[in-house]
Amino acid sequence: MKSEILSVLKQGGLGFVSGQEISRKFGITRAAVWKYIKQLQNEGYTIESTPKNGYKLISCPDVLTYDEISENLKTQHIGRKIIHFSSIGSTNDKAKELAESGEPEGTVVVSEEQTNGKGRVGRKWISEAYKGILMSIILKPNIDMSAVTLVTQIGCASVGSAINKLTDNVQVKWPNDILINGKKICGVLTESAGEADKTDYIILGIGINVNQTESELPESLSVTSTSLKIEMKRDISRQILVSDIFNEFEKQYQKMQECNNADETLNFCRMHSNIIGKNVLLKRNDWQSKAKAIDLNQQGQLMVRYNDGTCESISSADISILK
Ligand code: BT5
Repeated sequence: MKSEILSVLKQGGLGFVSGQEISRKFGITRAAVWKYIKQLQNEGYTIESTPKNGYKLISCPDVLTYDEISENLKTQHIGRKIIHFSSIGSTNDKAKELAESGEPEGTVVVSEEQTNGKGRVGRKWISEAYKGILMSIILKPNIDMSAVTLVTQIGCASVGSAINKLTDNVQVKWPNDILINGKKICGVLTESAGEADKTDYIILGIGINVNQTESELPESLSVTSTSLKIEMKRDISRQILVSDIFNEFEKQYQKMQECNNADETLNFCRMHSNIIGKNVLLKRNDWQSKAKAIDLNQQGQLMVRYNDGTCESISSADISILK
């Protein structure tokens, strides 16, 4: 009911909507309308209220709730249910817990802050509260586990395409980073469970630096990371960016699932790759090797040629570009 009342106030634009009109529309008492208005005010909505004119929405909080994201959302499933937290350890951990207890595909866990944000192999993802996007999409695809690498690429391509609408110089650093002007703006963390021939669930975690200023990014990352605000010198709507990512993601994910076609994803990742055609150093645990990055294959793996001439397609590695 609260969401419905908010939506009536939003449709009212800059005008007042009378309490009587709202109570009649939803068949609730005026006292009940007042209770919901109070709840909205407690959530950060500024609503002017006068006994004579009713209620007028003055401003909305900068939060990533469904009510604030849905206006621009064109999806059927992805992001149609958002579980929103002000603060949480890790959205990936919460999404995993929910996926295991039956939460369906498409639900997204979003938090304004993470106290234990995770990167790959035990690394950390750090973000100032209310400045970035920290979210995890629950997926339950009807595919085998080998497609997890491709799902990570769909995550990168959908974030990359949404950011590409705002600014140039977007690059995808296989397997899981988005860069602007050579600096990291987004990291994707895909975690999955299942058996070789059947995926139980995939959690696609996405962290994006949006409205952080230079001083709000960790000092230790100041040389390697950036935010959209730093690059574009203005505040960016986190709500529109999130809905654009969901719109892009669902389109590409459906093509992969229903038509076995990942061309759009792979072409975006190839076209914007900062490593294809370059000599790179690959590292994984205590193994490392020099190679040339050749291309992405249809599974989203990176095809590399080692210095001894042998070729391999790999699913993960830490990569640095060699001069
Ligand atoms: C990643 O790992 O880049 C994946 C990051 C995924 C974060 C999201 S947030 C929502 C969801 N819930 C989670 O708990 N995680 C996901 P990796 O490639 O291992 O890179 C990690 C490295 O990126 C760190 O060791 C730092 O060097 C760097 N880093 C950490 N925070 C950063 C930031 N805010 N901006 C840029 N770089 C950062």
